[in-house]
Amino acid sequence: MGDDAYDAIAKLGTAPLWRYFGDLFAAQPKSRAEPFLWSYAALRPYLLHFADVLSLREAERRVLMLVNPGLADPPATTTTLYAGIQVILPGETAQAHRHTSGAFRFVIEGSGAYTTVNGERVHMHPGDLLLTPGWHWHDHAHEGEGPMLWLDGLDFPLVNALEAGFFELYGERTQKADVPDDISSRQFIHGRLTPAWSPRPSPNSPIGNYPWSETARAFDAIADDAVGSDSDGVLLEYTNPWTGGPVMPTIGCRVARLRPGFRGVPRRQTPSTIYHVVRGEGVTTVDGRRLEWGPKDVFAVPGWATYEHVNAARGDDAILFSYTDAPALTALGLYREEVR
Ligand code: GTQ
Repeated sequence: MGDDAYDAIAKLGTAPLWRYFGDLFAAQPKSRAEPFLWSYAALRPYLLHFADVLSLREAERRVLMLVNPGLADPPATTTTLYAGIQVILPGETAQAHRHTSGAFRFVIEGSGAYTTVNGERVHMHPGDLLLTPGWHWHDHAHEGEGPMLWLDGLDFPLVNALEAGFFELYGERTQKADVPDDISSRQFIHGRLTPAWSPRPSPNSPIGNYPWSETARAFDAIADDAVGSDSDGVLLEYTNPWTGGPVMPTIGCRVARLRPGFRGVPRRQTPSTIYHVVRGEGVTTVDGRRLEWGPKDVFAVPGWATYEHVNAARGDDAILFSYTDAPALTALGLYREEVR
């Protein structure tokens, strides 16, 4: 028999576990994703270039995907999550579609655009977080001045790995708005007072827009009094008012204030994280790699990579928006964290 036996068992559709065991059951995860940073200043001219030369009749969405060098094919930003930067010009519409992937937009610059989500027009301002949970119809339109740019976050790497991805076009370019504009945010943003006439608990938050004005109010209200996390600073979670839990079953969204001089205690967690710098400058060291970030940049921290945030500025806060797949890992019993 000898080596022939190995050939024979391969032909029978088997493999010897003993030759694979260490890879299949590694002592700890080693992500294929790399710590990586995308410079907004470097990307912005190309986004505007493609806004010039590519119409939204030619592209379903005009987006530059932020592709992790370790995850080129299929493209993804971390193993489970995706980030892209989308640009839309005044007068344009991006046609209505839906997918089982959960999605959100975090508005970077511009005003006058809105997304219609299941019949509700949701208007965008810089710093707003807009949700389009899985299988919700959504189309975008811009009726303001100047280009509008936002960060798209989706879970499609996870959904496709689970072979649960479905996609559909609406059939008409835009949905009819058949509920009052921005009603979900107006009804639910003050989450301790929820509509009592139609309780519809859902794993998705009913809030279409978590406006920046409310985020700023939350930070202002706690001022300098909050202790905050040793690793993540004054970290606030956007919550589903029905459950108090994350905004979507696969994606959790947070926003952190790092005070001037903040130096985080190194930490790692099984969820991967994508950060967007709302304001400020700093350095995040990820498994020994220094990611130097400034306003509007995006950076990726792979799962189980050790990260350490520093806001070296003497006078200025840094504000970091972030999202993770923590809700999915938690639901599956796979969430772990470690603080040094
Ligand atoms: O705007 O609906 O970056 O469907 C990727 C997929 C944006 C969107 C993306 C999408 C969208």
